[in-house]
Amino acid sequence: MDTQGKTPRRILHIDMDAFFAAVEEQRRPELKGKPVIIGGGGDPTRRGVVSTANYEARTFGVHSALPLRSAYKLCPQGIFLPVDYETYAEVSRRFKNVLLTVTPLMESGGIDEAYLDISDIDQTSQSVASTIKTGILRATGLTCSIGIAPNKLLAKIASDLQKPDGLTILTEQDIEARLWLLPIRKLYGVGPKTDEHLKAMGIDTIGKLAALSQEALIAHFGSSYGRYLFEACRGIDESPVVTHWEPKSFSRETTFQTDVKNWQIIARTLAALTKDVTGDLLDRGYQARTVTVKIRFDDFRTLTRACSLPSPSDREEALRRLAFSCLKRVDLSGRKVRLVGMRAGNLVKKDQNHSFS
Ligand code: TTP
Ligand code: MG
Repeated sequence: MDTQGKTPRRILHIDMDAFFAAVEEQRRPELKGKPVIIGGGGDPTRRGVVSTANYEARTFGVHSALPLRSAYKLCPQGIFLPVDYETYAEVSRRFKNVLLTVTPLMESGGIDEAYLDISDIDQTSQSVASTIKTGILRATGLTCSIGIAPNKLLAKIASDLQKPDGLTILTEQDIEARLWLLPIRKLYGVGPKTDEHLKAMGIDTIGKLAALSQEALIAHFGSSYGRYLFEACRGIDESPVVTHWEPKSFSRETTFQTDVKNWQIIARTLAALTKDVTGDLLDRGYQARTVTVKIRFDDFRTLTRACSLPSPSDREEALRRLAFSCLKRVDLSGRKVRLVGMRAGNLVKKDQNHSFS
């Protein structure tokens, strides 16, 4: 029981280790033990940033968001690979399905992370964590790190404390001894700007942040973010695990092996993507009102064009016509295209369609 007489919640945060790189190593075991860097089209002489690097590459100073060219300078012997988002999304679904066998109270935090509320499960946290680790390893061949705490904020911090393959439990009693020693960037919601602002004030740890009054934080960061920071550095977070199953959109994209100028090839690819997306809509019983086409040029500049139907549809022909209207609004003249994407959004469940008429 905590001080308010409530039983503390038990929240797990699960984060896959070096996710994109681990998926690549899993399907190409010859990469194991070598520095692997995933980003852009996988060519370090071209524009693009690092999506992730495996732990070997990280020892060279390579990290997410670093320009690929800088990564190449730091680690010329690295193996550079393109981002294969579809495969990672597929592995992500498999890992989340394992979590759903433990409890339906699962909130996806992104492609490689999720929260679970296991407060009502009649097993120790360690035992649930070990079931999850075994299940994920069996389903994907990959390892993850798990944080367990009374809330989402602390669980996410905990999962990052002992990577890879870690299991870290943080309780309210650990806040002073463990949370307050950490750099402020470890606090969810503290980005580079706040980091800089706080460092200029001489604040570089979560503990030092906790020494500031709520009034001072509000004066510097405004009332809502100031209040958030005041609570977060004390490990306070009441936000629930939100399970939302309703998809917002269905999408597919293709990166060409070599960049394409030919309109026919682009149009044919878009038609094939529309067919796949329509299949997803039909499988899941949704209709879409808006289609968005994404075109990425060879210099990585990316643009999107969207068109909407007067009423939602799951008919391939109607959606393809809409996708082509979007494509016509893109100035392709002589430019090379490296990626085409198609998204169907503004979704309605088929049986609720009547409410849209
Ligand atoms: P992270 O969980 O932040 O990183 P990671 O899984 O690669 O490594 P760690 O073991 O430290 O958790 O992000 C998950 C995936 O999201 C990552 O594999 C690639 C992608 N990603 C980007 O594409 N760009 C980014 O800037 C970051 C941070 C991640
Ligand atoms: Mg991760």
